[in-house]
Amino acid sequence: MGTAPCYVLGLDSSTQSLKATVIDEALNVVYERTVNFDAELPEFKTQGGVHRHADGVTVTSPAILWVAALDLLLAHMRSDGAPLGKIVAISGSGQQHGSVWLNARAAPALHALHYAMPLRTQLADVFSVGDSPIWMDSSTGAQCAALEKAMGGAQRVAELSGSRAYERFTGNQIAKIYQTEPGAYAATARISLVSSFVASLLIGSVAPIDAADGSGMNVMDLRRKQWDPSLLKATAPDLAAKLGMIVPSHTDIGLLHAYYMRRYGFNPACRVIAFSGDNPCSLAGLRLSGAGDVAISLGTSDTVFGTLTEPRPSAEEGHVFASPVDPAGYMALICRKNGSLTREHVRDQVADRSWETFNRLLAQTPPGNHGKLAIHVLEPEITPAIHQTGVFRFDAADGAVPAFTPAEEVRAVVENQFLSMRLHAENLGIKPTRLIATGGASVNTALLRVAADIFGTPVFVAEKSDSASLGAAYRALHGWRCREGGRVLPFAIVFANAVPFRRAVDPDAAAHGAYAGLLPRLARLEQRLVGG
Ligand code: XUL
Repeated sequence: MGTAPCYVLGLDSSTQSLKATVIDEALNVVYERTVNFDAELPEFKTQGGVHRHADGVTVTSPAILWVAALDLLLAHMRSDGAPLGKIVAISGSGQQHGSVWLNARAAPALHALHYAMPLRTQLADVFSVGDSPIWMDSSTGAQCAALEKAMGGAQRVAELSGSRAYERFTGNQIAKIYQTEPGAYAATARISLVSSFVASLLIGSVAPIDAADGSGMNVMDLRRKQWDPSLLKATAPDLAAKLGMIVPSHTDIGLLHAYYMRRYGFNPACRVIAFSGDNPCSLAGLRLSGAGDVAISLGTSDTVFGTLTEPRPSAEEGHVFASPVDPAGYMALICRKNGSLTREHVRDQVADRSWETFNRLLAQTPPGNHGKLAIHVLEPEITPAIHQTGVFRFDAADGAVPAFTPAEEVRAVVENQFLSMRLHAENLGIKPTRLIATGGASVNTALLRVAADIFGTPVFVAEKSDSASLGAAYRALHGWRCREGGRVLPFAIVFANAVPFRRAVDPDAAAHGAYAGLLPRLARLEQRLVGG
C-alpha cells in the first residue's frame, strides 16, 4: 500500500450492533469500536436489536436505526482519534436476508447528503416500509410453499437458487409485503439487503447487491449470479428493477461520499468495496482454505460453513451461497436460530447467570449425558425446521421427560447444538478435518471441547472472535488491491502473513465414540418435531 501508513475499515452491521474494525496493511487490528443498538439508541426500543411482533413469528428492525447507528459509530471513531484520514478502502458485513425498502426519494436524498445534518434527519422519509423484516422472521410459510409450488418443487428452487424456499430468505419476505401491503410495494423504488444498504449510505447512491449475500434471497441463479426470471416472476411483479445489479463481492462500487470527508475527516480518495453478508464475511475473516476447513460460528445464530467447488444444493436443508472471495467458488452453510440466546437462557435458568457455574455444571456430567437428550426451541428453529417452541427432553429410551438436573440441562443444551450441527452438516456433505471456531461464544473452551468431541476433530480459534467484522476489513483490502492491480487477485494474497490460528482443543477418542449412537437418535427425535 505504498510507504505512508494506510488502513482499511470493516463495518459489521449485525443484528445487535454496528462494529468498526480498522486494520493496517500487515493485518494488525489498530482500532475497534461497537455501537450496541439497545444500549446506545434506546429510542428505537429494540431488544437484541429487533422488534418481536405479537404473532410470535414476525421479527423486524427499524431501518432508520441502522442509519442512526452509522453516524453514532463514526462520531465515536472521530472522537477516539481513529485514523479516518488514512483509510483507503471500506467494506462491510451485514446480517443476511434482511431487506431495506426505499421509495423514490431515496436515491436523490442519498446523492444530496449534506455534512451539516445527521443522516437520520436527511433520510427520515426515504423508506416505503420502515420496519425491515430480518433473518429471525419466520412468518412467510405460505409464500415459501407458493414459491416451491410455482417452480415445480423444493428441489427445483434449491437447484436454481442454492436453497429450497426459506422463510427468512428475502424473496419470500418480498412476496409477503407485495401481498399484504400492495401500496407500500408499489411505492418501492429499490429493495436493498442490510449489507448493500449500509454501502449505499457510504457511496450516496443505491449500492448493488453482491453475489454472496444475493444468494440468500431465493431469487438469484446461483451459478450465473444473475436474478433468475422465473424465480422473480413467482415472487412479485417488476422485481428486477427494484433489486438492481448483482456484482462480484470484491467489486469497487465507488468513492466514499463527500458527507464523510466534511463531517468526519475521511480521506477524499477512500473507495468503497461491495458489502456482503455476515457469514460470507466470516468465511473471509477465517481464511478458510479448502476441503476439511470448516467454521463454526457461535453467535446470535449458530452457523456451520465451509468452502465448496461444486454446488450440490439440497431440497432437504442447508444453503449454498456464492463465495465472497472467489468469483468461481461457493460456500455451504447451515444456520441454527437457537444459538447464543438459548445457551444464555439455560445459563440464566439453572447456572446463576454465570458462565463459570455453567462450565462447572457441564464438567459434572459425562460426554453423552447418560443418553439424555434435549431439543431447545426457544425461537422457531431453521435447522431442523421445528416451528413449535418449547424444550423437548428425552431419557435414554426416547421417553419424554419434564425436567433434568441443572448439570444434565447444561450438557443437554450444548450437546444438542453441536450434535445437530454435525448431523445437518454431514447431510450437506460437510466433513471437517479441523474446525475453526468464531463468534462470541468461541472464547469458552468448555463449549469448544464438546464441539471437538462431537465432530472428532481439533478446534482452532482465531485471535479475534469476531470474524465477520475482520473479514469485512480483509475484503476491503482485497477489493482495494484488485482495483490497484487492475485484475482479480487471489484472496490469499491478503492474508499471506496472517498469524496462524491457535489450536484450542483436541478431541478425546472415547468421548467421540460416546456420541456415535446419539446421532441417529437425535435425527429420529428431531423428525418427530419437524413441521410441528
Ligand atoms: C444465515 C442467517 C444468520 C444471519 C445472522 O443464513 O440467517 O446467520 O446472517 O446475522
